Amino acid sequence: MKTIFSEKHALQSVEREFYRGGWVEAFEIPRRAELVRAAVTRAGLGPVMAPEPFDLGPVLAVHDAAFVRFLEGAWESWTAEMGPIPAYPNLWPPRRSRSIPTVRPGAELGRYAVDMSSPILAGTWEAARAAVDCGLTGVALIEAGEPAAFALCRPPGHHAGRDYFGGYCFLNNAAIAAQQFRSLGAARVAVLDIDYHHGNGTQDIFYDRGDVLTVSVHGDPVQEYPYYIGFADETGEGDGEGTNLNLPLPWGADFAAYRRALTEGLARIRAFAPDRLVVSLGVDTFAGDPISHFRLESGDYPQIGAMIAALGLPTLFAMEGGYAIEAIGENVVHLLEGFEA
Ligand code: Q9C
Ligand code: ZN
Repeated sequence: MKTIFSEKHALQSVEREFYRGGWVEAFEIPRRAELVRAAVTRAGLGPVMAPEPFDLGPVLAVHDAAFVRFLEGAWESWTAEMGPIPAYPNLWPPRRSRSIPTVRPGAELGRYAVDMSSPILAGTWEAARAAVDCGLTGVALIEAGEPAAFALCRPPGHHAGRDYFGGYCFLNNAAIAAQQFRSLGAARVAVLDIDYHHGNGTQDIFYDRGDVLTVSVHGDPVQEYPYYIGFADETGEGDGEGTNLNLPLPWGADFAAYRRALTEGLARIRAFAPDRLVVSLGVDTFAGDPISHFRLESGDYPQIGAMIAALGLPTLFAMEGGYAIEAIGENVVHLLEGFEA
């Protein structure tokens, strides 16, 4: 299958991140994407191509307009007041506060950010837009007849909601791609999120919609990021009642437990009978992941790919997390090879 990759991902780059009360070597680094690209090439998975540029229409089809305007102008307004330093939030709106715009970039940052993991830098907007374009180019390839495509998105996207960003994510690449499939004529689309972390942003975006099924297998939010969302009893609301499935697993879950949950998720997707599938592909389920707590081995990933392939759906893979630098390329390629086998 084709891989869509933009060099612009490197515009989002920090040396350190705030973790457990201090500044540590960053986990979400440009090298992640470079290693995946190298592994794709080494394995001969298929050509690697640059994305086509898209306008903001598909972004605005899932994200709040004021949020998008904020992200686009955040670096400029922040640096006007603060100088050219990374924009980190250090306060958040209390519950029951109103949404009255302020003239202060720090206050607006806290309005839209949910954590400190996603600083806004000079190139953040451009990098996030390029990641979206990777997904949308993958959608276009599939609509042109490709059975599958791999959008090597970085920064990742699944923690970005309608009007918030965080968890290393700014714009929700997978959700934007899923909506694009809808806009181009698919009646029903499923999003399967196999990143270790719950796809809270994707759930948020489609929670009240019956035309997009969201399924996520992830670390139980009672003990894992994003903590406040991703529980099994969140099933959707309104027209979307019954079209959100969360399959949380405890720390230490091995492949046997994982496979049972994934089997249940895939059965739900099959029953939904979607026209297109988007897979939020994180490999932070790997035993060696430095911030995660599942116990999958590299040899398990081909089977996950094969299980997804058995759905027989045109499938867009969108890269999300995975922080075990030494194994990220191999794990991603194993999964995609298992899908194609
Ligand atoms: N206790 C993705 O995998 N918090 N995002 C890190 C861990 C942020 C992960 C601290 C984790 C976000 C796309
Ligand atoms: Zn993750």
